[in-house]
Order: sequence, then structure tokens, then C-alpha cells
Amino acid sequence: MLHLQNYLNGQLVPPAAGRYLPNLEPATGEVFSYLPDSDAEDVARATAAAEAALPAWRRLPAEDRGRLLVRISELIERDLERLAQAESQDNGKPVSLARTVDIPRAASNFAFFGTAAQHFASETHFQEGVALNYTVRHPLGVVGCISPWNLPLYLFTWKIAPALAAGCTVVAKPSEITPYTAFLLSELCIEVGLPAGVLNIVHGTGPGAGQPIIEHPGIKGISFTGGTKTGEQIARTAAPMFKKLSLELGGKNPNIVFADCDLAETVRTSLRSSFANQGQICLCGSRIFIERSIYEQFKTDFLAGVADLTVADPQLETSRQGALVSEAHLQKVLCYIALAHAEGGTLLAGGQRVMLDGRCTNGYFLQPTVFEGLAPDCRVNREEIFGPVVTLTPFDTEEEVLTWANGTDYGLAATIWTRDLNRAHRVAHQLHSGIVWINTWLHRDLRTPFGGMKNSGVGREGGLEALRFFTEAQSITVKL
Ligand code: TXE
Repeated sequence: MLHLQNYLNGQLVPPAAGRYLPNLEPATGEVFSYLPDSDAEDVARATAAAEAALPAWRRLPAEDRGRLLVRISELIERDLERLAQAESQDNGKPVSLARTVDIPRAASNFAFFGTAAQHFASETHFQEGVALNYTVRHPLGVVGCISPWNLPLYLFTWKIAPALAAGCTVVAKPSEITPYTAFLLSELCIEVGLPAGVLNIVHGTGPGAGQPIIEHPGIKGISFTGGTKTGEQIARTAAPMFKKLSLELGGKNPNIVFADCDLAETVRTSLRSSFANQGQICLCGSRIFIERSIYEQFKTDFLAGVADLTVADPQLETSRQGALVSEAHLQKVLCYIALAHAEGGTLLAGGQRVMLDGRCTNGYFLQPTVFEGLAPDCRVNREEIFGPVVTLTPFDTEEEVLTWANGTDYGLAATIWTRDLNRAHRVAHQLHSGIVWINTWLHRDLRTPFGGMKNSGVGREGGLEALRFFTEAQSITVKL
């Protein structure tokens, strides 16, 4: 059976202690490969390789670094089908989603940052007749990139590409739940001829391999995406070491539907923002607030759409809902469904585990689930479920819906549906969300700052924000 390897100092190598962990296919519940169960020794070797590679990599002109990144992007596009199949097998998501979203976006991450580094200019502040001040942005050094399981290659490359473009060298760890495409990426880096040690990929668990990355004194900055609890633990370890931190954490995003919206478009996109990737996207809008005058109409149309979301083997082109990522995660989501009943919610759709036939008999499938009648401040409406579960709530006034929308500890993303442009801007400005979409969802422009307020994180990724994160500003003043 396939044994994934770490990518250290330009080579594929087994973990130092020789231990491996089973890697399961969520659609079947069966082991399909093994991944290195790496530890502090592997992280020390990776960091040493990254430190040795740093001087030459940071000296390389941005164009030359960028050319290698663009070449990686081209190979991801060349291997799109293979990578999409791998992502679907490893994560449980429909292969059609991996083919149209995950893998193309991973390719564009490398293409974007490969060229962005050439457009990254530093500032000059001229004081007439007195002084010339200019800013130099030096690469931060060796950085750690740690990513989650929901959008495996997409989020992994979203961190690695800007770090490399900025002239940093990297020790990266993908989620132990979805390591496969990160391993395939290491093969592509070897094919491209990325210099040894510039990127090192260490596989393993959070405590085993992730924590040593946070603790290693040679690693100067950490870019992390994952659960809020893990983010807390990382901040606790890294803050006393004065490491630069970018934390992209959870969300509990409101989807606000005003009566003057384009209802057909709102329903179509709300189905995606509720259930894409089985609801396992930190940007999913799991709390849908609908203006009372169109509540019943929205509900009828939305539920009709939910009925069409075929839960099936993610390898099938007809599958609209694949498997949840693991048995443990499925059980967590089922607990929230039980809690929604206990908190007085009325089940409108779904609510049950799905047992499929054939090769998927033991897969982790769940019906897309919709509740109504829950108080806006109940636990189901405040805590991140991260699964295919949404709530519908009617509202009467703008003030009321803003209070509810802002009434959680999270502040990642929000969506507003209305044809009234003044209202759209007014509401957007009052939302405590790092990202607001008006009449759209998951629209992506890689130049915009990406990240959350409140417990959804610290710092911003994307565009020049990411290049600023991976560099350290130095101000130089020349007296005239
Ligand atoms: O994430 P973890 P989990 C949310 C979602 C989910 C919950 C927990 O609600 O149910 O988080 O998911 C690594 N030092 N999101 O447990 O553990 C880990 O190995 C260093 C939201 O799967 O945060 C993995 O690579 N690293 C989310 C990464 O952190 C550590 C996406 C994320 O895993 C570590 C995923 C440690 N001490 C889950 N402990 C989003 N915002 O997109 C773990 N890791």
C-alpha cells in the first residue's frame, strides 16, 4: 500500500522514527495509504534544511523565484485530473468540486504569487529638503505553514506560495487527515527543480509534528488555518517567543436575505453557501436570516433545492454531497443535530446519517440538514458546526438582524442579499466580519485581504497582505 513520505531537503524521505499512521478514505471508511507520523526530530531536520537554503533563496531575484512558482502552477494544471481524484479520495468531497474549485485555485495561488512578488514595491517618504525615508522589506526567514483538511491543497498552497515568493524558506505541515495532495505536490516540486530545502513538507499529527514547528526557535513566523481552539494553543506557545502569527480560524457566518433580493439567485447561491463541500468551509453561511415577508417563499424554494442535493459516492459525477471528512467529525455534527432538537428547533430537512450501498457502505455520509425555530442566541446558532447544517430565522428590521448577525464570538464572513445599494453598504459597514459579500458568495480576487475579526483570527492573508506578513519592514532614513 502507498506510503507517503516527507519532503526534506529536496528529497522524499521516511520519518526519522519510522512510524506511520493510517490514512482513511471518508467515502469508504477504509485505509488507502499511510502517512509519516513525524516528530520533533523530523521538524528539526526540516528546519535545518530550510535554514541552509535561506541565504541563496532570498538572494535570488524575485523574477527567478517567481518563474519556479509559475512552473509549479503549470504542473498542477497538467495534473489537474489526477490531483482532483486524489483530493476527492482523501477528503470525501465530490470529484467535480475538486476539479472545478480546489485544484484550479491551488494552481492560481502559485501563478498569482509567482508574479505578485515582482509587483511588490516598498514605500518612500520624502521630506522636502530634510530627509529621504525608504522601507526595505526583508524576508522573515524560515516560516511554518500549517493547514487544515477541508480544502487541503488549496489552503496549503495559499500559505506556501506567498511565503516562497517573499523569499522565505518553509517548513509546512498539511492536515494528517488529508495529506495526499501535499505529498503529490512535493513530487511536482522535485520535477520543477525547486532548490533543496526551500520547501520542506513534514507529515504528522498536530501534537506530534505541528507543535514542534510552533516551538522551534529557528522558525520566525507561523501561518495557520484551522480550529479556534488550536489557534489559541498556537498563540499561547508562539507569543512568548515573539513569533509573527497569522491565524485563520473558524466562522459562524450570517447569510442575510432582504425581501427585495433576486430570490432565484439568492436561493441558488445560498444552497452552495450552505452545503458546498458538505458545509465544511469556514466561509459557509450557516445562519440564514430572511426578511419575514418572503420567509415562507424562501423556505419553500430552498427546501426544493435541498431535495435535489444528491448524497452519493464522491467519485460519481452526479454526486452533489460527498462524505464528511471523518467518523469523528460526523459524530460531532450529529451531536449538534441532537442539540438543535434539544434547543427546540423544528427539523425541515435531513438530520440523518446516510447509509449508501456498494463500496460506500461504511462511508461518513450525512443528509443536508435544515432547522427553523431556533433562538438566534442558542448554541446551535453561536457555535461552529462545520457540516451540512443550517438554520432559517425570520427577521423584521435591519437593526434586529444586525444584532443577531453580530451576536457570535466569530467574525469571518457575511453575505447580504438586496437590490438596495444604500442598504447593502450600510449593513456591510456595520457587520463585524472580515469579509462581506453582497449578492454573491465565495467570490475570489487574490488581491483582496482575507481573514476574520474577533475569534475568527488575527492578521490577513491574500495579495500584498500576505507578502507583508512574510516580510519584515526596515525603515532607512538618509539626511539630506
Ligand atoms: O482542526 P485543527 P480539526 C474547525 C472546525 C472543526 C474544528 C476542529 O470547526 O470541527 O476546527 O478541526 C494542526 N500545533 N476547523 O481538529 O486541529 C493539525 O494537525 C500545531 C475550521 O481538524 O485545528 C492540522 O494540520 N499544529 C477550519 C491543523 O492544525 C496543530 C478548518 C488544523 O487542525 C496543533 C478546519 C498544535 N498544537 C477545522 N494541533 C477553518 N477555519 O477553515 C493541531 N494542529
